[in-house]
Amino acid sequence: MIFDVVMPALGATGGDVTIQEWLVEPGQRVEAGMPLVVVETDKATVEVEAFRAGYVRELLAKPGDAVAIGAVVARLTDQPPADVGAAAGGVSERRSPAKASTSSARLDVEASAERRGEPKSSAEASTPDQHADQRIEMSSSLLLTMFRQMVLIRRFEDHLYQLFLQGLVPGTLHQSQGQEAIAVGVCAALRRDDVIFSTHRPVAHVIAKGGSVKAIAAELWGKATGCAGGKGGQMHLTDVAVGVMPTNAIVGANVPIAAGAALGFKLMRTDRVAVSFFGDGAVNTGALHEGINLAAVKDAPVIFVCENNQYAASTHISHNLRVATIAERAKAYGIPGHTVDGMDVVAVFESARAAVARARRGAGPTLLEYTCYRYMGHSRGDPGNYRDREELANWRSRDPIPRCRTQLIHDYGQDERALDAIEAECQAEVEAAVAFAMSSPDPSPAEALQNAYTAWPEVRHGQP
Ligand SMILES: Cc1ncc(C[n+]2csc(CCOP(=O)(O)OP(=O)(O)O)c2C)c(N)n1
Ligand SMILES: [Mg+2]
Repeated sequence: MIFDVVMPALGATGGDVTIQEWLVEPGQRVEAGMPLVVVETDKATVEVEAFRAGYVRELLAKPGDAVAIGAVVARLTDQPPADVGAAAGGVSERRSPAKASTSSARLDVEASAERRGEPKSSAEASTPDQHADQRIEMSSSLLLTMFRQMVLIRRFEDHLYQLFLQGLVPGTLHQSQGQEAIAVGVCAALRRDDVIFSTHRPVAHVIAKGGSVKAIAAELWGKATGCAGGKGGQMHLTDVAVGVMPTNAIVGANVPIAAGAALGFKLMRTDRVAVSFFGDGAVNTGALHEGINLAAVKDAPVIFVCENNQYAASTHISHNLRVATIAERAKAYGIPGHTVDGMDVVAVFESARAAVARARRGAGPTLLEYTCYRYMGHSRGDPGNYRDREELANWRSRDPIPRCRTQLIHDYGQDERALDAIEAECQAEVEAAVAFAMSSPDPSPAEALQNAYTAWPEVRHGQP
C-alpha cells in the first residue's frame, strides 16, 4: 500500500510553506513520529513528522519549493526497500533527526531539576494534607477505571496527532500526552456536580471529568454536534452537564473564575468544590495571585492544580522561578501546598482526594503542584527543539500508563489480556468518535449568534 504524506497546516495564516531540507531519503525505514522534513512557515522553522511507519517511496518536492497546505509532499509504502521507486530529487545527505537545524535553546535541565529538588517518585513526594492517615486502599475497580481513562485520552490524542499530520484536523492542537495521570487522578476524586476550569490544553481534563469523546471530537471539527456547538474549538471545550465549565485559553485567567465559583458554592451552602487547572506558566500572572488569595481569605472550596510540565511554551521553568517548588508559594497565601509526582496516578488521586475532602468540610483551598512533562511540542507547530531528547526519553520512561498497567498486573492480579481488551475498546471508541465528528453536520448560519452573547443557561442558574 502507498500512503500520501500531506503538508499539515503548521503556519498561523494557512499560507504556503517552504521546504528547507529532507531528513530522510527514498528507501529509508521511518517510524511514526519520526521527523521527515524541515519546513519554513510564516511563523517558525518546524519539522513535519511521519504519521505512520513505513518506507519512504518518493519525495515530491525539493528544498526551496513552496508547498500549499494539503499538498502531497512524499509517499510512504509498506513495501520493503527493494521495491521502492527512485527519488524525485532534492534529497540532502542523511543525518540524525536529533540535529535538526531549527532554532534551539538547550537548557541544563537535569541540573536545574536537581536544584529544584524535583520528586523522582511518589514515595519521595511530600504527603498531602494532615489526612494522609486516612489513605484508602486503592480498589482494583477504581484503578482499572483510571487506567481505562488514561488509555482513552492517550489513544484519542495520538489519533488526533496522526490525523493532524495528514492535514485532516482544522486549527492547531495543544496536546497533553504524558500528563494524563493528573487529569484522571484529580477528576477521580471529584463528584459529577463538582466543576472544573481548564486551559488551552483541555482534552484530558474534559474526558476525565466525564465528557464525551464524540462531542469533543465534533467540537474540534467545528461541528454542530460538538460540545460547544462547534463554536469553541479545541481551546474552548465545554460540557456543563458533567461540570466542565467553558475552558479558557488566557493563561492564569481561570483561577479567579474558579475561586468565584467556589465562593458561590459556599454561599449557597452546598458542599460542591471547584478545581482550577493551570500550568507552570500561569503562576506568575496577576490573575492567579488575586484568585488564590481571594479563595484563601474566604475559605472557598477550590483546589488549585498546577501541572508543572517544566515549560511555558519554549521557556523552561528555571527561567521563570527563583524558588525550588511552585507549591511553596502556598505559604504566602496561608494555604497548604504540596508537590506530588504527576506521573503516578495513585499519588495524584490520593493527594487530590485529601484536598477535596478538606475543601468540602469548609477548611478552604489547597495548592497542588504535580510534576510532569508534555511529550509533544507546545502546539502542533512546535517541534519542541528547545528540549533535550534525553530529557524527553527520561520522562517517557516514567510514563503513567505502563506504570499503572504494571501495578494492575502485579499488585491486583489483573489479566494482561483483559488490559489489552481495554486498550482495544478505547481505540475503537476513539475511531468511532472521529468518524462521528467528521460525518456530523456543520452548524447552520442561523445558529451563529446563538449563545454567543449570553451565558450558558445552565451556568446562569448555577446547576451543571
Ligand atoms: C495571558 C496570556 N499570555 C500569553 C499567552 C500565550 N500562551 C498560550 S499558552 C502559553 C504557555 C503556557 O504555559 P503553561 O502555563 O506552563 O501551560 P502549558 O502550555 O505548559 O500546559 C502562552 C505563553 C496566553 N494565552 N495568555
Ligand atoms: Mg507548562
